[in-house]
Amino acid sequence: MKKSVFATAAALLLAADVSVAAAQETTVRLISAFAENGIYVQRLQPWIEKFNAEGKGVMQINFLGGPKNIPAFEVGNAVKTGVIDMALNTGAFYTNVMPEADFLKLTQVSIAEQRKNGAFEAINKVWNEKGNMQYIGRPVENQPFHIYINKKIDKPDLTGLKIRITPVYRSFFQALGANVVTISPGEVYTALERGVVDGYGWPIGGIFDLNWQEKTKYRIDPGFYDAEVSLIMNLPAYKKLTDAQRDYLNKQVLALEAQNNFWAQYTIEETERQKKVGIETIRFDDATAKAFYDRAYAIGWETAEKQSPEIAARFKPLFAKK
Ligand code: 173
Repeated sequence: MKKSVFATAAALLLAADVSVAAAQETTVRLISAFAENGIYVQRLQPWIEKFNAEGKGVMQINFLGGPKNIPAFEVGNAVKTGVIDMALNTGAFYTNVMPEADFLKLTQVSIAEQRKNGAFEAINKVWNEKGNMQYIGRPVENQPFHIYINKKIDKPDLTGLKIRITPVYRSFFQALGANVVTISPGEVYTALERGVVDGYGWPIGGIFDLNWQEKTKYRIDPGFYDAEVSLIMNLPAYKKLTDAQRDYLNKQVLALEAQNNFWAQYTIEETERQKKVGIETIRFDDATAKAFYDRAYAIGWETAEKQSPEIAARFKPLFAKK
């Protein structure tokens, strides 16, 4: 039987109560909305180890695991309500908390630049006010999304095709004529196996972690947007940290982001790996490819402006390419 979210939540709260920490040490409970064996968590694990080794007496992270604990699309709400303190998550998975969460896929400048140009603060104002969350940092960058598909197409037209989505892809794929169905990552393999969908959206990296390469014939290039995977924290839990704890957290998160150059190389490796297992690339001519890419952003911003005009207007200049 499926354990209810509430039973899980109650168990997590209990677990927190028994861990009586030393006066100046605090332990935050972290959940990932992405699977534990996937690249995002693989990269986070050594960071958590280092965080805990260097943070003795200050701050510790208790990693409780992936979406088996709390379903991927519920993790945002669990952070908002304080059921958990911190999560590795993507905005597309918590549009049920605030539609603006999905806007972060539209950033075209690095997280380092976002910290400099005011985007990071602007994001935090919204995350604080609408999500009861602190936006902590972004350890994944340079991971464009792609359409993976099992039927060959020769132009950007998905008419008659059923494509697995999250909110990331909805308006763009619909504009391309697709029938779309929202499916959490953990259920995509079965959907592909049963032929429930003809394809799916996912970043350039990570399909092997989910075994989707077994059920994938083509990848459409170019990619578009940038997969946003970030650390978020319950706002009251964040505010409860002492100055020393907050400084320590910030220092470690900046060190994590400083390793983001990993992702460009990972893109090259994953692209090569897809080719090696026989996933063919569908490429459009240059003009069509450019129109496809530009349309993704045009539709992404149009949707954002419809959902939340004032916030979209605040974000847009800060997210735009320099
Ligand atoms: O496709 C998805 O599940 C999705 O929205 C996403 C977002 C960020 C990283 C990986 C996947």
